[in-house]
Formats: sequence, C-alpha cells, structure tokens
Amino acid sequence: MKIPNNRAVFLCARLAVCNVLVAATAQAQDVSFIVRRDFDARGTNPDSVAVADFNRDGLLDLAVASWNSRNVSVLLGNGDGSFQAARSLDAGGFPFSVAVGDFNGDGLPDLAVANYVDVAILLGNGDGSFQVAMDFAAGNVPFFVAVGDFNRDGVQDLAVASATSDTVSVLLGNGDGSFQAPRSLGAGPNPYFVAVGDFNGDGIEDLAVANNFGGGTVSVLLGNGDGSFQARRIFPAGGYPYSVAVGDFDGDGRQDLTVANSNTLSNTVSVLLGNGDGSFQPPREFVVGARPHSVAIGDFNGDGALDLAIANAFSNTVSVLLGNGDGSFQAARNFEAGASPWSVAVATSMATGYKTWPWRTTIPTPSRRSQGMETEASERATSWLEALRFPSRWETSMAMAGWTWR
Ligand SMILES: [Ca+2]
Ligand SMILES: [Ca+2]
Ligand SMILES: [Ca+2]
Ligand SMILES: [Ca+2]
Repeated sequence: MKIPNNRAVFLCARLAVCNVLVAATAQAQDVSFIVRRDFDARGTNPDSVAVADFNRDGLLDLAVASWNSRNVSVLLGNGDGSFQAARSLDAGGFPFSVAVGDFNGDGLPDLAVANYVDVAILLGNGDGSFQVAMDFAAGNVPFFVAVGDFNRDGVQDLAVASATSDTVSVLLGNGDGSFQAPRSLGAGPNPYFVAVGDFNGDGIEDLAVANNFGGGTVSVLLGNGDGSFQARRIFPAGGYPYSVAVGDFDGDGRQDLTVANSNTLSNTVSVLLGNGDGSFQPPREFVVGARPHSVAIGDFNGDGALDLAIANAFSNTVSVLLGNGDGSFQAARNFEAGASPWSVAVATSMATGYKTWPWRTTIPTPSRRSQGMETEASERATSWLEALRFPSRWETSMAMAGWTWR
C-alpha cells in the first residue's frame, strides 16, 4: 500500500496570558506558541490555506487547496482547537490557491480556487458544504487568486496572477456567482501572487503583484474604479518574490507592502513603506528562515503594531517578526512548523467575533517539479499548534499549509 507522504501543517500562535487587547504601553511584548496539533487535510501537496466561518457557527474553519490531489478540503472548527474530519471537494486542475469571498451575495462564504487551468468557484451552502464547482477562464496558467471589488458595484471580483506570463487577469463578478470574461493586465515577469490594497488613498482598490522572476520586483497597478487599472509601476523587492501582503507598518495611514523573497541565498522579507501616492520607498530587508514562501500580517503581541508571520518552506519553521510600529521589525523569532510550510494565514478572534487577516494566502511552486523532485508517496499528515477559537480574551492565530517532497 502506497502511503502518501505529503503533509499539511497548521499552526497557531497564541498570545501570552498576560496580553490583553491593545497594550497601553509601547513596550513590546513577546509572542508565544502552544503545542502543535496535526490534522489530516485529505489532500496531497497542500499549498494554500484560507480561514473563514463556513457553517456560520461562530467558529473559524479552514479551507486547504492541494494541487496534487486536485481538491480543496474544508475542516470545520470545533472551537476548542480541534477540527472535524476534512471534507474533500473537487476543484479541478491543480489547485494552487484558495480564497474566500461571497460571490453570489447571499451572505454565505464561497471559495475561489486558482487551479492552473481556470478558476473554480464553489458556492457555499452555509452549513460547511458547497455546490459543485463552476469553472471560469482566468488567463494563462492561473496560479493565485485574490478577491476585491474593482468596479465598486458591491459585487466581489477576482484578480488572478498568471504564473507563466506577465499578466494579472481581472474577472468582474456578475453577482450570481458567475464572472465576466477575464481582462488581462500587464503585471511583471512571472507573477506568483497578487494582493489587494489602496495605495494612493483614493478609496479605490489597487493591486500589488509579486513577480517571481526578473530581478526581484513587485508591480503596483492603481485602480480606476471601473474595473480597469493604470499601467503597472514596478518597485524593487528582494530575490524571487513569492508572495506579498498589505498593511500599515509605520502607522502613517498609508498602506505598505511586505514581500516574501524565496531566494535561498538571502532568505529575507522586504518591507516597502508606501508614500501614499501609489509609490513606495526602497525595500528594507529582514532575515527570516530558509526559503520564505508566504507572509501574513497580524498583531501577535497585542501592542497595536502589525507583525509579520513568514512560512519558511526549507527550514520547516515560521518566523515571527514583531513590528516596532515605525516600519522596522525586531529580529525573527523562529518556531517549528512541521514539514515544508508553504502557506500561512492569520486570524484574529475576539469575544464578539473574528476577522481574518488577510482572507487568503497561498504559495505553490512548479519550479520544484522542474528540479526533478518526486511528488509521489507521502504521508498525509497535517499539524496544528493550538487552535482558532473564541476565548474571552484577544487572541491571534495562524494556520499553515505545507508538504514535503520525497
Ligand atoms: Ca455566497
Ligand atoms: Ca465588482
Ligand atoms: Ca487606490
Ligand atoms: Ca504606512
């Protein structure tokens, strides 16, 4: 009997008991972790994880995309740090990215999956189950999908990074779960990841794109508000950018960028402070673990300054960089994260509810196939470091997905 050895890794950072809400003092507090737990994601090569409440019980659930088994798994949370058995959903193609949105406007979370062939939309039934996937063309080799409302009609749209071209495709939503034909935008060389923000402060959503090849850049495309975008502006990041996230790290009200650079010679994340007009300052580099693939943003020590969580695929760790609130960060604290964490998502819960931060994150890499690594046979283990739950106290958690090659 062949035993799959792919692993999905989930972990969660929890605030120290002494940390409550936003600390009044400026003194940085530390971040601590709780024991990791493993869950079977019922997928091979899981590479993307998203967090939402799919069955509307007030408890956070997980969606995990697995490219090699061509599925998305949904793990409903029990609220105590454990999850029910994964339910596997056919997502077609090779799912590299999963995002959460509400594409038919019924208030129930749906899934969008970029699967290398097209984008699959799975409409949620609100009980943790989903309708059969609908497929929509999304440009050449759709690799990563993000959700926004780019024409400001109140209907969620998609931005899809095309990994083997230099484009991002925008699919405007029709409001019934279907999408218009993709509009192709020039982005940069081999876009692996796209994030949504407002970089010039006009209230219109813009795009930031991590360009994996071509010298280490991010592209910024300012939105016009009608679904079209201005020509790309390219800014330097680090080596082989793999993902990008949006936050205000220096508290000036202007959105900034952080980029996970997958170059194993440097192993850094870049922080690009925004000037508020759609341009960015030169990148500041911070060293993390080996082969950073995914970066997510949260406030792990409750001091009100945004922190970074980075999944390091080759060192099997997650790095936490506590923010100083001025755009600089403390040295990385590295925590064991199971095998080859590929994707990290952050969720923050409070007594009255939760928000995810961001709603999606991912990371894949076809290049490893070209390096001749075997993908077959691995154990399907997933792990978890204490869970997403709703305590009376403020708490920030991470979920990670990853896998090993044999
Ligand atoms: Ca819905
Ligand atoms: Ca829209
Ligand atoms: Ca804007
Ligand atoms: Ca800022």
